[in-house]
Amino acid sequence: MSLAALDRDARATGLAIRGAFHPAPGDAVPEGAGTLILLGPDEPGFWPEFRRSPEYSDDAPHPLDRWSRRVIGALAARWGSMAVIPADGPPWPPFLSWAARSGQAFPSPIGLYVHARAGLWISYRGAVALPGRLELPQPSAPPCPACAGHPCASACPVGALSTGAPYDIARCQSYLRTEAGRDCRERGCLARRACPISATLPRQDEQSAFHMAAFMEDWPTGTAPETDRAGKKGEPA
Ligand code: B12
Ligand code: SF4
Ligand code: SF4
Repeated sequence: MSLAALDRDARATGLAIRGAFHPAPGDAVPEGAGTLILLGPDEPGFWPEFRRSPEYSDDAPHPLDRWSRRVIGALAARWGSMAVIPADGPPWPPFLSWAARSGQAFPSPIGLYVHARAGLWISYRGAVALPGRLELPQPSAPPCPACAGHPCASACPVGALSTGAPYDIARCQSYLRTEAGRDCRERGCLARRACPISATLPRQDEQSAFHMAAFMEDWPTGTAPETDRAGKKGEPA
């Protein structure tokens, strides 16, 4: 089994391998994992694939989390392993620590992670813990040191995402509820879009609007990360 073969398998479902690593003690991965594989949307095929799924149109809550569980669960079963989903919490599986361990994603000046290929659009739909140790690609170079002017840091119109300050969720959500916030609501976070690497990813606006709606509806300002809110742990990504 090679990572390239597994990536081909994943791409047939609308997902792509966005990183992998060999776990060490302290990585909080499922027991017995020899390789942890991170899966994210494979744009532009991901959104039409999800749109065609039964979860998209069955009107039950959290269609994308349910789609991720089903599709990544099936991939994991085929690969003889088990799946982990970011929304499986609290406590939340440490996806950002795993992203850092993969050598393909790095902390950006605004706190979000930036991926060598997907830029600030990177999100993870799930991880698969394989028992064997697969051969891994070389780590990528962190993109931010070479990025002129760090446009992500000045793109938010209300300064909710900027360098050196924590993400101001209340300020972001208040702006999103105004008429001026329509652009972020309908096309996704301006700070994420400002990244030149994000600009190369053919992600549909409709996908971004779906995530922004989940962020606003399921996580209203003040929601603590440890709060489940009666199962309302949505699908911002
Ligand atoms: C809870 C959560 C949130 C909560 C944070 C609540 C709070 N009061 O802090 C809210 C709802 C605000 C949130 C929002 C978003 N999130 Co979020 N979130 C998570 C989740 C499920 C758990 C994080 C956590 O609490 N870990 C436990 C603590 C102990 O660890 P921590 O490292 O200190 O966690 C902190 C950071 O993760 C941070 N955080 C979480 N989301 C975001 C988003 C931004 C912009 C920043 C700067 C920080 C941040 O808040 C956590 C608590 O302080 C993770 C998935 C996961 N399993 O990790 C996704 C995750 C971190 N989020 C992600 C994303 C993409 C978003 C959004 C940008 C997506 C969107 N468009 O809706 C939005 C922000 C809206 C925007 N501007 O576009 C991605 C990050 C990918 C990346 N590029 O870095 C993750 C990994 C989910 C995924 N499926 O890939 N999120
Ligand atoms: S969604 Fe819009 S308001 Fe919120 S952080 Fe991003 S750019 Fe700022
Ligand atoms: S805009 Fe530049 S500094 Fe910001 S995340 Fe993208 S590459 Fe890094």
